[in-house]
Amino acid sequence: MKCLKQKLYDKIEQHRPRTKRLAKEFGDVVVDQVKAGQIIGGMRGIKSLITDISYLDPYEGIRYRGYTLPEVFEKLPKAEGAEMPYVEGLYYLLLTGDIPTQEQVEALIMDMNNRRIIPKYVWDVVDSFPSESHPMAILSAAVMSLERESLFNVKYRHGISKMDYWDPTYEDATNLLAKIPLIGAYIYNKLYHPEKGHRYPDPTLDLGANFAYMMGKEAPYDDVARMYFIIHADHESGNVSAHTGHLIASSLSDVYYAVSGMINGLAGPLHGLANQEVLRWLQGLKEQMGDKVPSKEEMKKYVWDTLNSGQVIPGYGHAVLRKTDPRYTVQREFCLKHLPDDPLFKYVDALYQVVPDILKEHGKAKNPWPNVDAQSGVVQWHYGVKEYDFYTVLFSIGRSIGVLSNIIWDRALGYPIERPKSITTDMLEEMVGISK
Ligand code: CMX
Repeated sequence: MKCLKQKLYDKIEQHRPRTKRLAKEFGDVVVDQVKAGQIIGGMRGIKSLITDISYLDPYEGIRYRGYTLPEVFEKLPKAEGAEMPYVEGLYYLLLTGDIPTQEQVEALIMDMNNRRIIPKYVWDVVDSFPSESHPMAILSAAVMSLERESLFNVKYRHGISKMDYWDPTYEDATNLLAKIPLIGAYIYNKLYHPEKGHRYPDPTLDLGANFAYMMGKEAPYDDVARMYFIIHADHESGNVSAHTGHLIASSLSDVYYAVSGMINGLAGPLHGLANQEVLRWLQGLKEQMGDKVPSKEEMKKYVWDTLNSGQVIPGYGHAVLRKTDPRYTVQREFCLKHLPDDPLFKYVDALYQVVPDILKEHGKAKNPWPNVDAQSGVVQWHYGVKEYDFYTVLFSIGRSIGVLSNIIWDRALGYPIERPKSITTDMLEEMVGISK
């Protein structure tokens, strides 16, 4: 049986001629046009990035390597008795495009478990943060501190060929992916449950189950962790976290710099932090209601009050999606099965009944439907992770799977340093015909 790295090498060799041909023979073919509105509008919709790891269709939602989320959940191998697949299987799929066998995933789990050693200085970095620090800032710094472990940097200093960049990058990426859930669990225990102390990883457990164990959570939290990490893994390349990771790595900064930067981008309330914002916003509603379930009219009033005070409705809208996010649906179905009577789930569900129509009436948001973040907090809250500042750390662990897979392929295909062109306002005015 070929190990993941050998298989990946075969895939890279097969793919390289395609990229080479596109660049050499078709480099001048026009595939998109740029409008002035896109330049001042956050480059929305400009086709200017390439990735085969995932693709986001506005109406269908995300596909990983061509598979929809329900297909991914159905096809990837699972632990005995588990409802959700191994996270390691998703890493295999994203890297190779192939659904791994049980045997292939088990080999990868064993490999990744051997990479879980975390140097003491990382714990010292985490411990040195004041307890009121945001967990995303701590996570970013902890990942950054690991940078000295980069094999890519050692090889680069010794003069490695460009054709081989992907190899030490794969080693760095797999090392970081094995370690980052441990750092997340350590941050959680340090900030919120210092009385429990630190749990060491269990070498017999896969990534999701070990994360649950280190968080001090019983089943089915292992499945909750697996589901979370899988649905958050990738959302093609233009979103802030994925793009930041790709951009940083394009200068040949190693994966530790890239993933730390990715975490910093995810920490914004318009992106990953929206999941904590949803919970904060719902708590505000619960306080106003004195814990009674609001009527439809009360719910509507709360949504309108938020909009009229110039704020966004967290967990709704999207830059690309134009329908309900399938990542929302996966979690909603999990809630309907496992926690249909959870009071918070009922709140979120009641919101789903009123928000889209209000956003349509409000008339600004191009997509009135819920995104992944609208539902994320509910499951965590139900299983006792009520410290909602922590939710974006969970998103980060998941997102690192896609970002790292992309960086390995960026190196394998020799994509250059990213450098779009900027212009001045004067130039843009002249281009659109505004005379002075
Ligand atoms: N509530 C209120 N207004 C919203 C809105 C929402 N949920 N979503 C979009 N709008 C507004 C925008 O603020 C913008 O207003 P202005 O014209 O005054 O600037 C207008 O509608 C048009 O925005 P858009 O083109 O529909 O959306 P964008 O691509 O600019 O932004 C996003 C996308 C996600 C940042 C935006 O929908 C938003 O702020 N949503 C709430 C925050 C959120 O849930 N973020 C998480 C997204 C998923 C993720 O990355 O994790």
